[in-house]
Amino acid sequence: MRAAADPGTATGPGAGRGPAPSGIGRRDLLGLAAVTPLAAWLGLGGAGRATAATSVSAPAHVPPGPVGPAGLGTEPGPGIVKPVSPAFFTLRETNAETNWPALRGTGRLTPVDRFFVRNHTGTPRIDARTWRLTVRGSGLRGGPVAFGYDDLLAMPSVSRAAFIECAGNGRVHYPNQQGEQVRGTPWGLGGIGTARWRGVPLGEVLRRAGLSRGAVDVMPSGLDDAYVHAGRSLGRVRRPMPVAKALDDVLLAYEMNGEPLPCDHGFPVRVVVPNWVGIASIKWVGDIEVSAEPLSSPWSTDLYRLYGPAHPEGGSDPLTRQSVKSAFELAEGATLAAGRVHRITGRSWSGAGGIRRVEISTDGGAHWQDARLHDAPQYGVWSRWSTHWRPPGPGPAVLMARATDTAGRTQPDRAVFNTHGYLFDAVVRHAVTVE
Ligand SMILES: Nc1nc2c(c(=O)[nH]1)N[C@H]1C(S)=C(S)[C@@H](COP(=O)(O)O)O[C@H]1N2
Ligand SMILES: [Mo]
Repeated sequence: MRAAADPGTATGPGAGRGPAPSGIGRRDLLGLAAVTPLAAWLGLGGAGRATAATSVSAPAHVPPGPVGPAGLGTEPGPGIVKPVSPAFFTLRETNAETNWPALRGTGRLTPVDRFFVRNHTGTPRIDARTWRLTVRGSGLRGGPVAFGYDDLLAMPSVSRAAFIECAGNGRVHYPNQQGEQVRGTPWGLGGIGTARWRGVPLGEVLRRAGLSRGAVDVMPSGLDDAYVHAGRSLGRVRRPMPVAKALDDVLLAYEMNGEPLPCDHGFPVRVVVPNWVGIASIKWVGDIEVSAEPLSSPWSTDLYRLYGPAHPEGGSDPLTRQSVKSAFELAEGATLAAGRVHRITGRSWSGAGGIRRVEISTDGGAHWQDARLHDAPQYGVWSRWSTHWRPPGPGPAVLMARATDTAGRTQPDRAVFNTHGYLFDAVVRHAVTVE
């Protein structure tokens, strides 16, 4: 194995400010910026695992979460390092779903303290000083190449906003709204967050590692524990993507909203695959296989495909882009005062384009009117919107929001059933009570 990759000429201080190496497109050049100093990021403790019972002292770079007396739900959830206050999150096994009311008043980017966490096992504590990213496989011209944390920091970086959304986001609405039983974590609509990510284009790392013309698939793996499902180990979380996608807009991100990546979101480095199902964005990446033959993993075969009567025998192709969705920044079953004007807010997003229109119904779908959009359509990023509503009188009411993206996709009345409950996209009926 070759030693750590020669990062070429971009090794000195300030190398990130130098001219971009060939192969970085104009769009990427717009995002080129100085890399952030590294010193403050190091000094993490050695390997260890966060558990529900032990108190984990967060490394200094983790933004402080809500602080409260012990025992009031501010302790880390199962395998999650950051505080998961019940005001911000609903815990679902190893995962923390964001509560939509907690997003009201936040900007287009989701603060880390309320960004959802989806962990197959638990957040590993990784020491950036000893961390290595190994790139290997038959799709390279030579043998394996290793990159250290500071090798990546010294490379030209790009920054972009992108949402990460679990493929199962909204799953609970298959049974609740459509009467269909599906398998998997019963996420409401809080399995999504939007952040600004900074990192190195995956394509740049692959080129430096000696990507060959014959490469077809690229598979990053996480350093978290192997995932055991129904008594069977599926190995480490990993999922292939076509080399064309890897060379397009995928990042190896080391920064989230201007801070070093928090432990729970993949420290020291994660993959960010904009617009695709969240499983593509492998956290705690330690290994990338580049292959001249197609690759597969349980996350591209049994899981993350559509199965069911409306889908091909043997399942759809592996899932890629996310569906169109909308959510109100309002608790399910919220109570609103009658006869007063309420400002109702929410967000819509799509994996196929920016959001160009959002329609709202406050009477269960009988009448619709356009919401006011607060953000310009931006591919890969959600848009905020608002409307005003004066509930006529006491009683139950159903709020609905229906988004249309710049690719022309509009949320349907009903999502197409699939056994795993992925890619829910129907307009959600949000029940409230007027008093
Ligand atoms: N190594 C690793 N990467 C992972 C996962 C995981 O459990 N292990 N979960 C995936 C899934 S299913 C989702 S939806 C996103 C969630 O990212 P977040 O926890 O930063 O919100 O990470 C993905 N990357
Ligand atoms: Mo996910």
